[in-house]
Amino acid sequence: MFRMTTSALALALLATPAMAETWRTWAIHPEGYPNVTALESFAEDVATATEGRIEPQVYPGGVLGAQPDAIEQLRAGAIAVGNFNMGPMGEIVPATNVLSLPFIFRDVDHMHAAMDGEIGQRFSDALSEAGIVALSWMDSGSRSFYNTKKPIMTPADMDGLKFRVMSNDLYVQMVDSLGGNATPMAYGEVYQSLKTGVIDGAENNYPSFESSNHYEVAKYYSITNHLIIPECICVAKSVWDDTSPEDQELVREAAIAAAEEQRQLWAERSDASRAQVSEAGVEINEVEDPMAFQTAMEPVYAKFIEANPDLEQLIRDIQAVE
Ligand code: GTR
Repeated sequence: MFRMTTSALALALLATPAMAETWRTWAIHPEGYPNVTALESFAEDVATATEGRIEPQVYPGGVLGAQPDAIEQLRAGAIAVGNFNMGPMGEIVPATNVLSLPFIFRDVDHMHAAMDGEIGQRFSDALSEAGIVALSWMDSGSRSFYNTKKPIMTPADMDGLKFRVMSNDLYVQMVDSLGGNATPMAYGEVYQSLKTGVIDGAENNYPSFESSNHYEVAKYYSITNHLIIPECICVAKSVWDDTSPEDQELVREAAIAAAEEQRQLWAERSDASRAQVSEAGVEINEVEDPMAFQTAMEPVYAKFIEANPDLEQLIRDIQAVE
């Protein structure tokens, strides 16, 4: 019988590369969207830096599931990593709901200043308790309402219109408080629902409005800028805990570099998408009195603080960031 000597066995083991681990990587957006391009860079960097020990494989277009479902898969470790929006995250990690309060950030710079500092760390801690490790923060601009019927100038124009919102009760309250009707729905169903008139409108940033083709059907985009929601590159905690500290460091560096790339690509894409939809005949309007939309959110804040008194300080701390 063939028997290896101890030294031959050691040599054979050395020559065998460690098993590459494939990380299923979730993305909702299509190929070419800034977040997906950045995730692809992340995947390449991780594979190179870990010498193939970790190989993230990006599945764009939400093929691994709609976002709320994908978040559950992430917590279960079935999806290893992905680019997630903090909106649908609120159903699982209550603290992240603070990021879904309309007008919580004055503008995108305010959001970055908060998320890149100590406040971002507080959200990371809350996510980590729910089994999710946030590695870096991406941009998603600001969201405004669009619809198939008419320009929205004042909250009264929303009366009687049905808007799709992401899966989070806060958005239902937001639309209700503005006088419209809200329907939570998966992102992937919005195009068809707009087309068939199941809904009259939705809300999103320019790149999503454009890449989802919603602009082909919804010809009125009204600049309310009511939500500025950060997105993360997040890893399943179970997967993270099985990763060596050295590789964790390499993955984190790649995620930070990818978020930087995404922010640059985002700024360009946002302008390009706005130009594209406008050329395609979308009427883009400023609202008459932006403050009217903001004031209408007072009951949403009051109810939220009543239900989450422990989060009031976090709201105040965000508002205080210069
Ligand atoms: C996009 C965001 C997605 C998803 C989508 C939606 O702006 O990047 O993660 O949340 O909006 O409206 O469902």
